[in-house]
Amino acid sequence: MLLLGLILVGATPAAAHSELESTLPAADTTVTEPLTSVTLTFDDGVQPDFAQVAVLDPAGNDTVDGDPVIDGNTVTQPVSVTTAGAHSVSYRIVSADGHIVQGSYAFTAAVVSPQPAAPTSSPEPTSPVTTPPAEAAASPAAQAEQEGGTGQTVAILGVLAVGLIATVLITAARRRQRRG
Ligand SMILES: [Cu+2]
Repeated sequence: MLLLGLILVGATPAAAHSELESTLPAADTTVTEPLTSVTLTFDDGVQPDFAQVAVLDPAGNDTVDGDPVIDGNTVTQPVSVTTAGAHSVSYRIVSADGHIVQGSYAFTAAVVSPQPAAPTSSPEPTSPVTTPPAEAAASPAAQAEQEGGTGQTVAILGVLAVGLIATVLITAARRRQRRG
């Protein structure tokens, strides 16, 4: 009897690794409320480490927002769903018996989370405006080159040269006056 018991116990673990039991949102359903997380519930324990969940939007971008949280049999994956349409969830976990369990399913998002800052009307990325004026203001030479070309640069250098010569002449004249 004892031997039989050991055999049965020894035989069960192969079939005892955690299987996906249910999900939120459920597979092949349409979500009509803003979604902040995807929850996977397994029929047995999930090892806290090694859990991986990807939630891809219709464009194939991963919407996961942070690390998955494992609590007993459940894996909760925070997401930031910003695109309506079909999403695919892929998971890969290590079950309590050490076996890797993986799979995927799909759901449809009908409503997306409101985006606080970014205006949704202009989805095209507005390229960060590298401001040449501000850059040029730091160096007058660059500004001159940009606006007027060499002619203006020569003019500026001419003004500077005249000023320098005038300063030298005035200084010399004052020295002469003091001596005299
Ligand atoms: Cu197993």
